[in-house]
Amino acid sequence: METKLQQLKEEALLKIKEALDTKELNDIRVKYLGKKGPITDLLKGMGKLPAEERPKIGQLVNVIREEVTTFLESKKADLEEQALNEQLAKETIDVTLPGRPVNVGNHHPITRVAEEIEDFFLSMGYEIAEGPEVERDFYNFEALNLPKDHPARDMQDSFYISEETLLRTHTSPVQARTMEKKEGAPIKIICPGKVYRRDSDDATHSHQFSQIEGLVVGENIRMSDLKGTLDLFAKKMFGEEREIRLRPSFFPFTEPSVEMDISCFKCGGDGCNVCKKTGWIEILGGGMVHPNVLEMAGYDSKTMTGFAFGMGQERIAMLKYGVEDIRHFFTNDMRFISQFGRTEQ
Ligand code: 2U9
Repeated sequence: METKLQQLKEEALLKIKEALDTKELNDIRVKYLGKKGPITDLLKGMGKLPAEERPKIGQLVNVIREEVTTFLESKKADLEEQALNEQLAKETIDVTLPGRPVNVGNHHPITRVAEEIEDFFLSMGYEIAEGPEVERDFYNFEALNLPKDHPARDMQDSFYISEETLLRTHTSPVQARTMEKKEGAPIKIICPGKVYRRDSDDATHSHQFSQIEGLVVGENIRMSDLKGTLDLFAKKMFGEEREIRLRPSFFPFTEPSVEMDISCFKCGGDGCNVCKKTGWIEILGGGMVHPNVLEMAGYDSKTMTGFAFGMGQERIAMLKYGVEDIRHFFTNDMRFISQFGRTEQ
């Protein structure tokens, strides 16, 4: 029995030595060490041996099992290392090869302008406020001193969703909501966002465009604060040499109301095609917040005053980049879009 066991061991070791892969090794393990293997078979016949020989044979079987297991494991490690080396040799990467070019996009001109405007006001201590584009009639009109019979509320001019909801026609409802939330406390915000008007699209009108509006409310806020702020803004956006002028205007939510022009950045005021020979370019509107608007939002208009202003982002971008048709911003023609470089982050 001893000789038979030794023979089985030699046979197993030889097969292990010649195995070509880990699957073959596993088959060998099952065959020689498994429950149905020859070693187990031999052990089953141990009952027939004289009692004094049984411990010796038992011990020998354990030694052989251990020896075969150890050899199996070292062969397995060899085969795995060999497979890994073969794979590494096959998958060598040439790090000196030139990389594949990646198309890097750039910011949309409206995003660039919006970020530039936002950066200016953030540097002045303003916070950015946002609100829903599907807005309640109350915040879009009523709270802004546009009563039920006001012509701007005409179904022809706005995209109504139901009697009570519409696509906001300006970002002013964001300011109205902020005032309501602040419950009489001071405010200094800008509100960028998309707005919608039921208009026919042409070179200077679009049924969807973007605004940035601002609102400052507090004690002793005056028209001169608005003028100083807008003067700095005009110089930052269109050059240090810019001058501004305010003309009287009318908006339902501000009183008094103004429109602001900047001195033409192309001709410096002499008159050219950009300023239509006037020397001035209209940029935005603004004014002192109407007392009705303050009161409706819960502010005491005797102690608290405010200024507000609003501008179209597309109009600013058209002037800054010399774009002659607003529709270019929405048609996404790459020949147009890719002319604008990346905004540095
Ligand atoms: C509140 C109070 C006052 C926002 C204002 C304008 C003047 C203005 C237009 C410019 C070009 C809109 O994009 S445009 O068509 N806007 O002239 N906007 S004052 O006044 C407010 C807003 C909210 C609570």
